[in-house]
Amino acid sequence: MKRRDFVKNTSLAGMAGLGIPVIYSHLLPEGYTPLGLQDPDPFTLFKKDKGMQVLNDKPWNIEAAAHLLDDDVTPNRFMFIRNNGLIPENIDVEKWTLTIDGESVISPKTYTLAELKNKFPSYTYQLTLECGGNGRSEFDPPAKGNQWTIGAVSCAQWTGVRLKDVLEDVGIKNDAKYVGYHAADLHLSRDPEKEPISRGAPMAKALQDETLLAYAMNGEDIPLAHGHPLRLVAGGWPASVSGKWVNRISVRNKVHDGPKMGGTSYRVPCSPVAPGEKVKDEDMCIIESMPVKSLITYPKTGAMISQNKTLEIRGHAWAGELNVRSVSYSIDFGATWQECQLDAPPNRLAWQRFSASMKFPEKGYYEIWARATDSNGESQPMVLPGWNPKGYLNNASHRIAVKVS
Ligand SMILES: Nc1nc2c(c(=O)[nH]1)N[C@H]1C(S)=C(S)[C@@H](COP(=O)(O)O)O[C@H]1N2
Ligand SMILES: [Mo]
Repeated sequence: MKRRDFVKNTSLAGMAGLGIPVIYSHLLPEGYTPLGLQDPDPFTLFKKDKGMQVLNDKPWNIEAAAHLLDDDVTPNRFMFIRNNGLIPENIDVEKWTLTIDGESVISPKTYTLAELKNKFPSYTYQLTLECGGNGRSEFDPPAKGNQWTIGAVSCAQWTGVRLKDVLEDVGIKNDAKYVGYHAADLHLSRDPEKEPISRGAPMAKALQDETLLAYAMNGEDIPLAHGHPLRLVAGGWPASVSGKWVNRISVRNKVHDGPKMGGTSYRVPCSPVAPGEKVKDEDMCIIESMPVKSLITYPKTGAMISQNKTLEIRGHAWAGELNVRSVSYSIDFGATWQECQLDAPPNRLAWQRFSASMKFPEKGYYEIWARATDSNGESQPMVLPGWNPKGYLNNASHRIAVKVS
């Protein structure tokens, strides 16, 4: 930009952004943005609660804490953000299109958002989205990547059209094996030829009733950071399958091979390995359904409780493609377990509410441990589950501390 234009722009931007002109804008060194015009903090920018933890700002990665996830339906302000690249800028909703292509479509087809909304019935489901790397921070030897603790999970309500209805309208060949998404976010290098991430799912998952091309979240437009204006949502699988800002879906005649489909990305050793062990590429398997897990969302860890009162705890449990069969809690470090109350999910692939009331025998420090069991009878481990190179699938029991006085 020529300096004269830059000065003019800064002055104009000042009028627009600050409501007052930037005096001396002609003296501002080139490339400098006045502080008052810089992006607001991430909490303001993404409308997130101040209790959220920012793990990275390039790209943005922000997680919740257990007690912030107490709502039945996760509101935007408590929803974790996981970005692999840069959030698309200047989205024009009117011009947004979705193209369905790939080796296994009869012929490619492109829809505008209005066409998608008018042509296909809309459905609303509450869907659990958990990052495959949630819990990564616990692994030893440590795994590279965002050091998620427990807050990279959400269960919002998603509204959109069924991917299967759209695929049926396009017409797919018998050899269709996988769908892969392509999206509008930018690679960190800003090289438009590179995609930050392009993952997907086998046809069986793509064709499930609950697999949506969503245009709304919790009854409103999807927030920009979560995939506005169109997002693939595949509940119960690593949330990396749920492509944000989706503008193309390729129906593949083989396992999709986009960035982050191979190597150690979203893949774990097909059978257990010793911590730190090298694993051959052919011995790595793509993560599909997420394992059974639970979170105590009330009280907040560290709570002070009075001994003569009953404590009511509550939380959520989920089990990927499966239902949760039961949740138990222990106040004696796992020596004995009591059954919690467990609600049915509002729909398949949504987390389930659990609750329990308890009394403590005497004053002192306690931990409350929760452990969920899925409909196949598999329970959460008390200790770290199988080590893997990228620290995925940590579904160890959640513990909170309470002081009884
Ligand atoms: N286009 C695009 N889609 C994406 C990602 C991304 O970086 N780009 N990140 C994925 C990963 S790894 C996760 S865990 C979820 C996070 O969804 P959220 O930010 O809405 O919570 O989005 C997935 N979809
Ligand atoms: Mo993720």
